[in-house]
Amino acid sequence: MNFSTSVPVIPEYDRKDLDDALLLQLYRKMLLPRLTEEKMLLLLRQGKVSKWFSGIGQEAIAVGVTAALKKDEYILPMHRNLGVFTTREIPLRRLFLQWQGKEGGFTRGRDRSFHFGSREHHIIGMISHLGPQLGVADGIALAHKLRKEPRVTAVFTGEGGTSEGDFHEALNVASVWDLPVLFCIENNGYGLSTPVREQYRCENLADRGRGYGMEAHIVDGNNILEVFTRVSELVERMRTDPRPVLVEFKTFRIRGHEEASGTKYVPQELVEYWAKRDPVVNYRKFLSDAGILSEEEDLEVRKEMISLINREYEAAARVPEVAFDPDKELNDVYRPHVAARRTPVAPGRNIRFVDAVSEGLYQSMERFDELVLMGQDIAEYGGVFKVTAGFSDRFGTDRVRNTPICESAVLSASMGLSVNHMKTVVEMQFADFISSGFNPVVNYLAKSHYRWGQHADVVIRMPCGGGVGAGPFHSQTNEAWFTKTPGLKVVYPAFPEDAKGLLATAIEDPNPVLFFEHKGLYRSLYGQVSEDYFTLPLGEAAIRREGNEVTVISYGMGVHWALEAVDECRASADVIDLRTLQPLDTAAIYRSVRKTGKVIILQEDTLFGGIAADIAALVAEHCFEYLDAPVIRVGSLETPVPFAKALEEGYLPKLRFRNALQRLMGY
Ligand SMILES: Cc1ncc(C[n+]2csc(CCOP(=O)(O)OP(=O)(O)O)c2C)c(N)n1
Repeated sequence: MNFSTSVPVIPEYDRKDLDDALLLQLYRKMLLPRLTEEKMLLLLRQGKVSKWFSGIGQEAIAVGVTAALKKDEYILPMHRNLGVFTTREIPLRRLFLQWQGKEGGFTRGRDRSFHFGSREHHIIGMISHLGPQLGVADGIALAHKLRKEPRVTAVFTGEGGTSEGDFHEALNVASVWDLPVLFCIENNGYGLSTPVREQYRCENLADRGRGYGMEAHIVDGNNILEVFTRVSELVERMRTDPRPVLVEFKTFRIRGHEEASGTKYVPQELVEYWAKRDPVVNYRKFLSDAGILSEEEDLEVRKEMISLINREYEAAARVPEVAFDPDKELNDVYRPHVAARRTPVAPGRNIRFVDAVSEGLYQSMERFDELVLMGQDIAEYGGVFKVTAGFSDRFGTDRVRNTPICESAVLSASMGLSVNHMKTVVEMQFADFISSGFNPVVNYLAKSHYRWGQHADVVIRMPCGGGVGAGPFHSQTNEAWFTKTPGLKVVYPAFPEDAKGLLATAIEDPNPVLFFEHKGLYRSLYGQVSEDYFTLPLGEAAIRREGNEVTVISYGMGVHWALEAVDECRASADVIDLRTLQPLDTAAIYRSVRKTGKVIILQEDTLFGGIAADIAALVAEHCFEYLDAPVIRVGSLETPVPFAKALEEGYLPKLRFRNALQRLMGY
């Protein structure tokens, strides 16, 4: 269907049973973003704002959807949805402060434009990356559903964004879990300069809903009454009968992608056609023809709004530029959390590493009603490593939740669960597969607290590591992908007791934590672990051996290789088990190096760009005067992890480490 020929140029407004006051309210709600944008265009020309994505001509969608939702229902808007923010009555002054990057805006200069959320207004803003907000909406809706709250969550995307994998994963997850998410596609003809025929090949994007087993509709996005009444009906039904609905709003982007980029690539006849369909102009005419709005009243409303906009802009402009304070910046990366130390009373029993993980997780499920586990095959099947075996019998499949194979949407959903007051542990089936959900972890979970104060109360369990003959895609230890990213914590236990206690701490911590569990230790390593619930502190290394000649630093499986080599070489060594990589216990490292004067760092990961490199640099910077030998790093060969036994043995650093340790001792 060619939409432009299937609907009348000037929308037919059907007021249904809406009273005059509501009709006028909808007009005002569209007028405010329109006039605010006109001011922004002026400011842009005067060089007073840096970038602006215009939603002129698309106001009916943002305004109609927002007006149809209840105030405490979450909306996840995109870059052209000023109408969402103004309809939720966010003060214009705060918006101007946000756009100017000032104190009093939502991100205090840390992020720009619409990249912010406001819990008070139940708005969760986008990150630049198109896509992950769709999975976040799934998580928010899931929290409502689990608490049996009749609430809908609305999330926006452009038609360009529907080509992202996140769109497909999010629709699939919402469909399989019957989540009350209203997926709103604003089909405005172009994704930057790319026309729809180069973006997708189905006739209407609404057709995709059917493919995901989802109700879907096409709505004239330039007709405020159609948007408002259709969405109102839909969300009313979704509240009582939770399920996702896809709505494709047909509209057009009248201005350039962003103001500086122009519209040269848009055929003139399209511009002319859609100019005639201006949602504000046509609706005003409808109200005027119906005798609901006179010209004088319209002028009066506009005058009031323009003076409000000017006043609020001037007030924001008078606020000084934000000042840089490094302590403040650093302090806001993580949500402050003082971990309570819970010491076990019951004595230890000799249990396997995998049992310790499982027990820690189980006891956290008992402790936190709001904790949800998500992962592939983790419910009845118990997960591929059986860490959650039996959990679903005790806690139910709502809280021990099998997921479709959608890493990105599920990790995004964990963010949404956190927004909506839940805790989540996501099990990666293998740590390797987190690459399919990398974006939400490093860009959404990691950066939200710093950007606008929204923490991500999420633990991602990472069964990792080699030596198990599993080849390049089931053997990696990919902690360095995450230690690099501010906002994430990284935990990597080597012993059963630590696995249990650190997992409990990670779950209590409201920040995103990657929790690495070496598969090779799961069933081979036993240790004394109390049956009580207990926690162990993040950022405190453990000294596994004490000596005077050399400092050996490692974590995970490396600790066991190091201990073996130290014993074989009869080295008088401090063996430091880091236990957590972020935060890193630098004090323990420096203390030991200053005592021994020699240091060797062992990591299972390939050598270049790993945590060992940073530790070596830190030691060089902070302990140079104490060193009696070069700082040595040992890691795996710079290749993917090979499959065959002999190749994998050669790849892993165990043997090389013993030789390097001997050389260092003799230096
Ligand atoms: C993952 C990702 N790729 C590319 C971009 C750059 N980009 C920003 S907006 C945009 C076009 C988006 O088109 P659409 O989703 O249709 O929304 P519209 O801008 O038309 O409202 C592109 C390519 C991005 N922000 N994120």
